[in-house]
Amino acid sequence: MKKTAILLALLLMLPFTGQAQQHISDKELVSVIWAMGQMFPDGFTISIDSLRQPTRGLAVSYLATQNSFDKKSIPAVIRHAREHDGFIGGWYNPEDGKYYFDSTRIFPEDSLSAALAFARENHQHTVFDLAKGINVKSNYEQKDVRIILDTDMGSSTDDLFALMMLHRYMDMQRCKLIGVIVDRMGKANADIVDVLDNYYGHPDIPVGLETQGQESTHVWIPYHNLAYARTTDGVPMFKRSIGDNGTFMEGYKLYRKLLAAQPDRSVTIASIGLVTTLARLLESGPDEYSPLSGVELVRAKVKDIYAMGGVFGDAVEPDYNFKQAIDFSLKFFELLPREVDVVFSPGEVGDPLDYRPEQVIADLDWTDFHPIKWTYQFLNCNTGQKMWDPQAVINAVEGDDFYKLSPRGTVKLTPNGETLFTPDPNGNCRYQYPGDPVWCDTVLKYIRLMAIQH
Ligand SMILES: [Ca+2]
Repeated sequence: MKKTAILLALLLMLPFTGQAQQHISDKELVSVIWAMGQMFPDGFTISIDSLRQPTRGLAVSYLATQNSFDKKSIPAVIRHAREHDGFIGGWYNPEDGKYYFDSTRIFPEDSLSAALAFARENHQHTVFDLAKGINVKSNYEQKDVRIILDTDMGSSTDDLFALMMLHRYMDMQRCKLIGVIVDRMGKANADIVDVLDNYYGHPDIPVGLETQGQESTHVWIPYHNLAYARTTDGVPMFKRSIGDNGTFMEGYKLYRKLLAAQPDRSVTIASIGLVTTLARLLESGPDEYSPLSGVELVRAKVKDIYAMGGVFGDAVEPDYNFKQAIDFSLKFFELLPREVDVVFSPGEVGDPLDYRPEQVIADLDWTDFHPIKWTYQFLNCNTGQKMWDPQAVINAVEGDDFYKLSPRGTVKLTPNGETLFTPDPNGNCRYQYPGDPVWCDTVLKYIRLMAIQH
C-alpha cells in the first residue's frame, strides 16, 4: 500500500502541466499526501488542486488544523484546505515519530508582515519562505521589546539596513522603536533617519542628534545628501516629517526624555555607531525630564545594550566604532552601570554577510524611489561594506537564542581602542561568536526578505 501511494505521488508530481487534476478523489489525495510526508520528512507544501509544490511565497499553517498527525488526520485537513486556500503542508517530527499535516496559506514573498501577523493570529511559531528555504520566527508569545536605536547614520550603509529592519520588526509587532539617536554630528545625518522613518511608515518616531560629539569622523560612503534627493522634475524624492528647516532635539536630552517615560529596566539600546551620545547621557545631571543623574537614569531604565563594536579573540586591530571617538568611548566604559547587560557584536560576526550592491539594487527593482536604492545607485557602495550593524539589531529584537554568545565577563577599553575581556560569571558583558556558513546564509536571506517587503 505504501509503495502504491509513493508511486502515485511520483506519477502525479512528474509531468506538471499546470492543468488542475480535477479527477483525483479525496481518498486518492489522502494517499498522495501521506506519501508526500514520507518522501519529504523535512517538510513539503502542495496544492491540492494542481498537486504542484509551490516554489515561491511565505507559507503559514492554520491554527484550525494544528496537531493533525498521521494518516487518519488527513481527510479533515483536506476538508479545511478545500474551504480555505487549497494548500496542505506536512512534516515528520522525529521526536515523537509522527507525521504532521496542516492546511496552509501562502503569502507573496514581499508580504512578510502580513504573513507574520497571520502566523501570530494562528499561534504559529514560524513562517516558511519556500524560495529561500528559511524559517522566520513569529515569536507570538514574545514580551514587549522597547528599543532605542543609536546610530552613526551617514557613513556606512549597514545603518540604513539596521533601521529598515527595526521598521519591519515594528510592522511585525515584534518591537516598539521608541526613538532614534544620531550620534554622528551633522543635521543631514538625522534628516536621513527622518526619510527612512517616513518611507517605512512610522513618521512620528522621535529623533535626536548629537551636537557636541566627535569632530571629523571618517565617512566611508558619503550618502549625506540622501534626504535632499530630487526627481528629474525637481520634486523632493522622499517625504519628511522634519523639513529642511526643522530642528532635532539634542541627543542626550532626548535619551533622558525617553528613558524617564519608560517603565523600570524596560529599555533595550541598539548601539550601532559611536557612543558619543551615550557618554554624554551618562555624564548628564538632573533636568526637567528626570531628577536622576544620567548614570542613575540608565541604571533604572535600561535593561541591556546591544553594541556593534569590540574586538575579541585573536584579532588585534581595534574596532572602528569605539576607536573613532575614543575619549567618549572611554567615558562610556567607565560610567556604564554594571547592572546593564551588554552584548557586543564584533565585526567578524557581520564580515561574512556580504549583501552585494548589485543584489541590493536588484532586490529593490519594483521602485525608482527608495532611499537605500538611491544610495546604491548614485554612490560607490562597493567598499567592503558588510551587514555588521544588523547583528546588534537582530540580537536586540530576536533575543539571545538567535546567536551563540560568549560566557559572561567584564570588558575594559584601552586608550588604543582595544576591548579586553575578562571572564567573570557575574560580569555584565558577553559577545557574539561568528556563525557558521549556514547560519550566515540564513541571516543574509532574512535581511533580504525584510528589504524586499513592500
Ligand atoms: Ca554604524
